[in-house]
Amino acid sequence: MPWLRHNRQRRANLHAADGSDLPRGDRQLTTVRRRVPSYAKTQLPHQRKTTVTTPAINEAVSNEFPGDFFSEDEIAQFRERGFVVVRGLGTSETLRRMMSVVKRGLAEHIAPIEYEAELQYPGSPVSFEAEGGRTIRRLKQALTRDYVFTEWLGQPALVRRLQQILGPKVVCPLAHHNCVMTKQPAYSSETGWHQDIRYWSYTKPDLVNVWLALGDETRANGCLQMIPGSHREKLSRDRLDDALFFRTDLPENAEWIARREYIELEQGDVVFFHCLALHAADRNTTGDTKISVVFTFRGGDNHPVAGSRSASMPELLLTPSIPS
Ligand SMILES: O=C(O)CCC(=O)C(=O)O
Repeated sequence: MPWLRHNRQRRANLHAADGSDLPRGDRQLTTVRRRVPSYAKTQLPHQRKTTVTTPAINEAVSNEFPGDFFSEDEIAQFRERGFVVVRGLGTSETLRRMMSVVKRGLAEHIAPIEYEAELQYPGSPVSFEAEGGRTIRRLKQALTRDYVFTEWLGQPALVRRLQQILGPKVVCPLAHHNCVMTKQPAYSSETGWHQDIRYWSYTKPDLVNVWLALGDETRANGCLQMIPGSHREKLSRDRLDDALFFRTDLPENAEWIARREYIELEQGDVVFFHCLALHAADRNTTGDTKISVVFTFRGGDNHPVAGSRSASMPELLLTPSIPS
């Protein structure tokens, strides 16, 4: 099988490239474990240097299944801007099945759930007892709510794109995102500018979020806003507030915020964004709930720091079931 040959050849290349007998991922696992404690204690995620790489892809496979891969232009967008939108990646059948799970989860408050009142972001109800106090913000642990989410994660059109960014081994940590994100009418909140890595602990700040719109996402219903290129900016600690939100009162931050783009999506569109990309979202001012499905991914050589929240849950290995 050509892809098997290709994988064998690639493994051989990886070994040869740095003279080790172990496949690269396994070897980095050992190196990383030794390095972790001091690294994690002395640096906050936003102080770490990031490298957004684009590993080579198998040309034969990309010629056979061009719809499963990012174009060169899309990869360049991700590298330069920290995000890229792929239109219509979610099929209508996937969206329909997800939507029926979500509707039931919202109607029956199926745990685990995050309520708006827990976060106290601007616009949140002040308590569970206040009007709208039981407004759901996220249905957590999406993966275990229905098999449709496993199918979504395992499909070649997603995995191959992630391999282009993260390398041959793609892992979905279940401790982060892995949720249905909602913005409900009336009691939704405003999410300030932040990087998703802020509470995550990995050996490298190189993870990718995949955000699927189950319905249209517009400025009116609080679509994502992104600051292009912000994932490459080294942010000093004083540019963030106590909760690690990007401060809006500093002139140098305001210059960045002025470059924001509103990521308007139609049902089935997907935005891939880097975990260091600064993003935010306003409240939903419409009468309909906005619903998105969000998962996070890491490469095989980027392990969660032992003992951290990032290492507190199992992970889903998505490769090498897909030939790359
Ligand atoms: O309010 C939103 O929709 C943005 C959510 C978000 O960026 C997050 O929870 O990390």
